[in-house]
Amino acid sequence: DPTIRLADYTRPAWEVDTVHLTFRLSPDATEVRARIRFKPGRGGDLWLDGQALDLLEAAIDGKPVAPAVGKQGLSVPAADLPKDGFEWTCTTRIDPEGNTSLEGLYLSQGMYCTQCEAEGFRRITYFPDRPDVMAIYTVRIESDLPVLLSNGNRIGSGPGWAEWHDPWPKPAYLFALVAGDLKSVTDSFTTRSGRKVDLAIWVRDGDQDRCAYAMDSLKRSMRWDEEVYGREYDLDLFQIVAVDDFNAGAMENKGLNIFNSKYVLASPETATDGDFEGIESVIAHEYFHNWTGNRITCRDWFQLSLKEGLTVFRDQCFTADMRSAPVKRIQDVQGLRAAQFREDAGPLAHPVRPEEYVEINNFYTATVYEKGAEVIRMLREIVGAEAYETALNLYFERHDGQACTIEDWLQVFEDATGRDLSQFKLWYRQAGTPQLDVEEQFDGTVHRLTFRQNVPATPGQPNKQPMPIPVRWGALDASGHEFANGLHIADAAVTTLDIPCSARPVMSLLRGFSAPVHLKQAEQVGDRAHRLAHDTDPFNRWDAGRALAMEALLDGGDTQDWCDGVGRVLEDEALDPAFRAMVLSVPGEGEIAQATALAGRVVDPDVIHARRKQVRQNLAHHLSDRLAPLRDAQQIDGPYSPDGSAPGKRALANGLLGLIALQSDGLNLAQAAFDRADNMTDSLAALTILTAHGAGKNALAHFHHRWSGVSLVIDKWFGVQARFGSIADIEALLDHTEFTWRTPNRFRALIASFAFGNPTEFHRKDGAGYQLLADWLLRMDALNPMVAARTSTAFDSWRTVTEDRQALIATQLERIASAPTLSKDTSEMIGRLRA
Ligand code: BAL
Ligand code: ZN
Repeated sequence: DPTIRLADYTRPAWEVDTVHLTFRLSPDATEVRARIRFKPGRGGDLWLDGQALDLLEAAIDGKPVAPAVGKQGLSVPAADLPKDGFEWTCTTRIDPEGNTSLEGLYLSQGMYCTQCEAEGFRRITYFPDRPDVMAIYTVRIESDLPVLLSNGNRIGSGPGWAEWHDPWPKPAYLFALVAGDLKSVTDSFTTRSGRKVDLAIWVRDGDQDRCAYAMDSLKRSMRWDEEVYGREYDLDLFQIVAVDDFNAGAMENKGLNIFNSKYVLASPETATDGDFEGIESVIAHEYFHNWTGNRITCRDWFQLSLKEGLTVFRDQCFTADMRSAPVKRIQDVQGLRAAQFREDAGPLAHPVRPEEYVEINNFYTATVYEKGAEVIRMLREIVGAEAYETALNLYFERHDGQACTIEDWLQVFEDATGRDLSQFKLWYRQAGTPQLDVEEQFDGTVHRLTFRQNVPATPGQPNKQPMPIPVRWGALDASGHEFANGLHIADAAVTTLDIPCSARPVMSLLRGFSAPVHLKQAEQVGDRAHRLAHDTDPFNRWDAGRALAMEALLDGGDTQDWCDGVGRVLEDEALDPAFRAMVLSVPGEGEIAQATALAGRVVDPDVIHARRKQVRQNLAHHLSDRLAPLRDAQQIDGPYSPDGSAPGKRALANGLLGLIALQSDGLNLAQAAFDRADNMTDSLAALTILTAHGAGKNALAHFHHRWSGVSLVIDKWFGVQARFGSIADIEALLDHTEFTWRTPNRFRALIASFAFGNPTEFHRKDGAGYQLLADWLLRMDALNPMVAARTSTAFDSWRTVTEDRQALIATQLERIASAPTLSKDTSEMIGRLRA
C-alpha cells in the first residue's frame, strides 16, 4: 500500500547534526559527496531516502559498507550501526540535464538549480528526507561557472569553487544550490536592531533592469515583518534567484529563495499591474517563510498548512497594508471561491490537514494554502487581534528551531487565551465548505436570526460535526444607516441571534467574509440592492452586487436592479476606482457553474456562456452612453506606476472598455486602445478584448513580433489565444516553434489556460477538448509528473456537467488511468477523480 498516513507517524530512527556536501557539477554526471553526522533518535535500522541516484561508494565511520539499495532508498541494519552515532559518507552520481521533473538538481537553460520541497533532496543524495530531521549544512560547489550559490553565508571561494555555511539547522527541503552565468542586482537592508543585511537578486544578463520592483517589495516585506510580527531577518545575506523553468511560483530555501522568473521580473512595458502585485505578494510570502516555515517548520507533510496557511495569511495582510484592504479582501475571496470552493465541492476535497496521501506534491492545494489562511483569519476573528499577537509571540518563543504540528499551534492559542479550541480544530479536520442557512424574523421589537449549518459529506467523511463559524454582522435601517453590529459565533447545528430594534433591518452578514462558507440568506426583494447601495462593509457591498448578478445568471432573470446598482456605484466618485472595477465585473463562467451545481442543477457550459454574455450585454445597454465618459474620467497623468490609485483606474477603464466593445463600433475603440497602449496592462487588456471578439488577428501578430524573445510576455500571447481560440487554434499553437515542454510556464500558458479558462471549447460536445487535455497530460506525465498531476485537476468538476459530457470525460479518465507507465502523482489524482 503506497498510502502514507498521519496516524502512522513515528519519530526518526536517527537524527542528523551536520551535513557536508561537495558538488562536482557536470550536466549529465554530477557527483555529490555527502558526509553526514548521525545521532540516535528513536533507534533502529538506518533508512535513507534516495531516488534516481547512482551510489558510487558508501562508508560508516570511514569503513566501506554495502547497504541494501532499492528504488526508494537504502537501509543499514541497526546491528551494523555504532549506538552513539556515526559518520556516514557516500558519493552519488546524478543527471541534472536529464532531470525533466524539475525536482532535485536540474539544469535549466545552462543554469543549475534545485527544488527540494517536498521530497527533492532524495534525488541529490541519500538522506532521511523528512522535515523533522533538521541539520546544519556546509556546502562546497566545484564548477567553472562564474556564480556558485547555496544557503547561508559564503565562507570561501576561489577559481572554480565556492563554500557556503548555513548556521541555522534546517530540514533538507530547504536546501538550495544554484550555479550559472548570472548577474546580480544588489542592495541592503538595516534591521531594526541595526544589523546590515546584504540583498542580492540573481538573474540572466539583460534582465537586471526588471528587478527593481522585486527588490523594493523585499525591503518592504522585511520592514513589515519587523513592525507587525516583531520578526527580524537572521543572516547577513538574503538572496533571490530567478529561473524560467520552475514547477511552482517560488521556494523559500533558507537565505536563497528560488523564484519562477514570473514573480521577479517586471517593467511597465512587460508586466501588468496584476503581475506587479503578484511579485509583491510572492516576494513577501517567501520572505515571511523565514520565520513561519524555516525557523519553525513542520513535523511532517500532513502539517503543511501550519506553514502555508499562516504564511498566506501573513502575505494577504501585508498586501492589504500596502494597498487597499477591502479590494485585497475581495480579490482573495474571489480566488478562494474560484479554486478552493471548487476543490472542496468535488472528488478532490480534503481537509486543511489531510490524513493520508500517496504523493505529497498533490496536496499543495488551495485547501491547504487558501482555506488554511482563512482558518487563521477566523481564529484571529474569534480571539481578537490582541490575543492573536500574544499567541504568535508565544508561538515564536516556544517553538523556534522546532518541527511542529497543528496541535502545537492551537495549544499556543489555548495557553495564550485560556480558551478551549477543540471544536475549532474541526476546521483542520473536516473537509467541505459549510453551508450556513439564515432565516430572519422580525416581531416588532426584536429581529431574530436563526442560523443552520450543514457541512456536506466529502470523500471519506460522510458525517460532519458543527463547527464554530464566526459571523460578523451589521444591521442597516431603511436609510442605509448602520445602527448595530457585532460578531456571532454559529457553533452549533442551530444558533440564534436577537437584535432589538423597532423596524425590520436589512442584515449585512458574514462581513469581510468572516468565514469560508456558503451563506444562504433568503433576503427580501430589494434588500440586496439596498446593500449594494449602502452597505458600510465594502466586501459585503461588493458581494451584494455579485449575488444580484448571480441570481440573473442562474435563472436568466431580470437584471434591472443589478444594472441600476452597478451604475450608481460606477458614478460614485468617492469610491476607489479599484473597488468600482470589481463591482463592474460579472462572475466568471467557472463561478456560475459552481453556483449552478450548488443549487442542485446540471451544468451546461454552453448555457452558462450564453447567459453570461447576455447579462454583460444588458449591462452595456443599460449604461450605454455613460460608458465612454466614465472611461475617459479614468485617464492617468504622468508616468506609469504599479502602486497607488493608478492600477485601480486602469482596471476600471479596461473593465469599461470590455463593455464598450459590446456596443456598435466598440471594437474600433479597443483597437485604438491597443495601438496607443504604453504599458502591458492596457496592451494586454485590449488584446484580450479583441481576441475574445474574434478580432485579434492583427493585434496578436503585432504583439508577437514586438515581444519576440521575452518569454514571460510570449506566455501571455499563448494564454490569450488558449482562452478564446478553437481546438484547431490550440493544436496549431502546440506545433508552434516557441511551444516547449521544458518550461512549465509555457505549458500552463497554453494547456492550463485552455482547460481552466476556455470552458466552451474544453467542454465541446464532441469531446475533442477532453481528448486534447488527456493527450497532453499523458505526454507531460512522462516528463514532469508534478505539473501533469496539477493540470489534471481541470477534470475535478466533471460530475456536475451534463451526462453526455460526463461519459466523454469518464472515457478519457479511464484512458489515462490505463496508460502503461503513469507516475505516482498522476495516478493518485486520476484515482481520486474517478472514485
Ligand atoms: N513552500 C513552497 C512554495 C511556497 O508555498 O512558498
Ligand atoms: Zn509558502
